[in-house]
Amino acid sequence: MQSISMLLRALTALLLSAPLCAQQVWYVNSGAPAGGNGLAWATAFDDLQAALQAPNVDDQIWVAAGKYFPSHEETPGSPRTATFNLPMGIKIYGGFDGSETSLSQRAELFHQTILSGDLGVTGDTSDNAYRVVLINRNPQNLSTLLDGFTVEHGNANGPTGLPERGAGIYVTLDLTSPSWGVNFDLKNCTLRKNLAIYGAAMTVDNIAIVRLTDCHFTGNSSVERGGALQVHSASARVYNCEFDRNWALKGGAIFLNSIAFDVSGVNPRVRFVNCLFHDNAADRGGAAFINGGQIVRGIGTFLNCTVANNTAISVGGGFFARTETQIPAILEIYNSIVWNNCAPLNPQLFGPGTTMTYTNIRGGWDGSTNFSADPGFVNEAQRDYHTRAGSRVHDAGDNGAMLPDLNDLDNDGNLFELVPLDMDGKPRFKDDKYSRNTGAGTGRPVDLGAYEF
Ligand SMILES: [Ca+2]
Ligand SMILES: [Ca+2]
Ligand SMILES: [Ca+2]
Repeated sequence: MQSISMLLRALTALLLSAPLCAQQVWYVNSGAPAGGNGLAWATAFDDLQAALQAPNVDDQIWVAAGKYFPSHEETPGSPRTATFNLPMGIKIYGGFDGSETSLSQRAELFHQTILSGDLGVTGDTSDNAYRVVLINRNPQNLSTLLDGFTVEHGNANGPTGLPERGAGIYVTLDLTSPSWGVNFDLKNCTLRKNLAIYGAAMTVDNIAIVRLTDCHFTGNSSVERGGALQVHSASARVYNCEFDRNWALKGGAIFLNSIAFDVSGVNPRVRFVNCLFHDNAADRGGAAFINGGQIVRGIGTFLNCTVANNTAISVGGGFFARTETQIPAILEIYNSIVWNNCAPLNPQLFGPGTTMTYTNIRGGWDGSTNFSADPGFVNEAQRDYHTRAGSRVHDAGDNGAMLPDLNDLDNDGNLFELVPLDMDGKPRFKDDKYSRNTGAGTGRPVDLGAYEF
């Protein structure tokens, strides 16, 4: 008994004196003097790379507005392999003005907190970083968050053997070490002007699981596949994101692909909820290309998405799903608006066998719940895809198709409730008193598309 009480006293003293596992915040400010220790704004690191070497699991890194360039070379002596290789199990927040004492005070200077791959000659992409951000380590199945940054000017242009995918952010499993998969959250980020052969803004590979929330992908381009996002044999939940002005040969914004006979028997599925796609362009699949083939297939679910004014040079101005192949793509579209996309063939969608319900698609589609009616966008020329009073899409959705709030849009810790908010962060379940309820399911009727009226 004596020894136990001594042990307890020793433990109590230890806990009171040294919070061993306390969460530490590390501070970064590009305007800080060199040589800081990162322990406060006043002594902030002047370089994000220094902070990435500091943290323990559960620590946070707070980054003030400014421009940050990667310096850690994955292949020493090869400047273009410089990247921000994120440690796992930490949270990295950008957008501070450098005075905040709590996260809730954050100034939200997300556009001014820039991770730039424009190394060497400014404005010359040929010497830029292959990948601005790399997530490839996860021996303990920890989750990492990147929140409140702009990621730009990566150039994963290969050739074969050199990085050719994920110029902005590349998420992959490190196949050289035992791992339980990578778990990554991206929030409040803009990915712009990245170049690659595949998935220029972001590529997710190899049984990674990512959640993208309130992100904007704009002006990225890939020579081959997925101007903005390529997901390959991995799962992604994409909520409240906008994709515009991205370009690729296949899938102007999105390319989904997977080995069809994975060991679990369940193909990784990619879900898009409350997302907006406009002004993307491709040869096939102006907004999205869902692949199928002899050994591969992509699986894409689009719920409450607005897909408008995308262009394909050949076929499928909005979507192209390879459903004619031996192993067909799986494409599901619910409660969405697919309107004024453009292509010589199948301007809205190519994909026989696509599952579609309660969707307003120009020219119509099989199924009694789909229709074709002017959605009444507020200002299509100015790319405002909210809808005007009296629009046929109000209260026309299927409440039974709503998905769980897996990305926790309302930050209440409840992932099992149905998606509670629209793309603007306003209530999703809302009755337009002046619209007839033409949808299905119980509760206040949801609208079609990314925005609730
Ligand atoms: Ca450059
Ligand atoms: Ca409604
Ligand atoms: Ca929630």
